[in-house]
Amino acid sequence: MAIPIARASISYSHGFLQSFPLTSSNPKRSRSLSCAPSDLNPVRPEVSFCVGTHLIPHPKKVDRGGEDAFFVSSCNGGVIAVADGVSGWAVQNVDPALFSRELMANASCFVGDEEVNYDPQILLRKAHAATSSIGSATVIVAMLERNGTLKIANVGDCGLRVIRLGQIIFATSPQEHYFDCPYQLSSEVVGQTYLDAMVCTVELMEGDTIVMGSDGLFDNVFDHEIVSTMARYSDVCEAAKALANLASNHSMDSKFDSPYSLEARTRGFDVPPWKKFLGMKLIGGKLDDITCNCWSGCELMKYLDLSG
Ligand SMILES: [Mn+2]
Repeated sequence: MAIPIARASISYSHGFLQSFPLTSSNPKRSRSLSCAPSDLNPVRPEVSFCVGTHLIPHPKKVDRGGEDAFFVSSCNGGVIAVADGVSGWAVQNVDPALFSRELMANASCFVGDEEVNYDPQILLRKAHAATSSIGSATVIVAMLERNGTLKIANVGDCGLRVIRLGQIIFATSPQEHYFDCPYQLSSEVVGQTYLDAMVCTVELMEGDTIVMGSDGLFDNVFDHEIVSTMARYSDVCEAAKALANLASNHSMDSKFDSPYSLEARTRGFDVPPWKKFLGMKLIGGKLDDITCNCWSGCELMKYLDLSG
């Protein structure tokens, strides 16, 4: 099942539960559910995940749904991806949403492709090659294998956090040419390719939670806020909505010292000297499309395997 979600005109949530041991396409596993304990081979774990998603477009782009796009798939152990259309294309009369949406739609088509072979970097290569729209996008793809291995490919400044026991144990790092100019897959030859992706692997454990988002999330919400928000919700749909709303509120708060404004000052950007003299500094959230996808559960479901 692949769900290309590329035309969000309003905020919404989507969630599903995967329980692979119960799939009817595998008679061995289904049959095993009714076996007597004496028939059992060693128990093998598999992952079960709930996914919640929430997208809030930039306030000035609500009517067109913003320029972020994402998809969720239950292929293998589950796949989630986010693409963020680079808004600079608007000055050339190009709708920045077209590229990110087509990229995600193509990725959702190729997700089970034999050549992709559950490799997120190859998925990016194929999806990018198939995309004919003009534009560019930052993009992140995370593919979960059924044994709990999470494979990530990231181009640009979308991001992913893995939370374990109330702490972030893994975070992607943004890739950029310079401040506010991230790596991006592009229709133009000057852009980056799948070869530029940051690729990494995380071995997940039972109870781990994953938060993936566009830069609109991570520019407006600190990691400690992500951790504390996730701790308050057991429902990932609610968690995704809460995180996106928090990011949205911060993005519109001119007095909030956001991760974005903090980073800007660190890079030497600030208010004019006369304002500095008055004790003022560059602060505030950053208005942007905000996409937040949360995975939780990572329940290592034990099924009874008769395959030996
Ligand atoms: Mn963005």
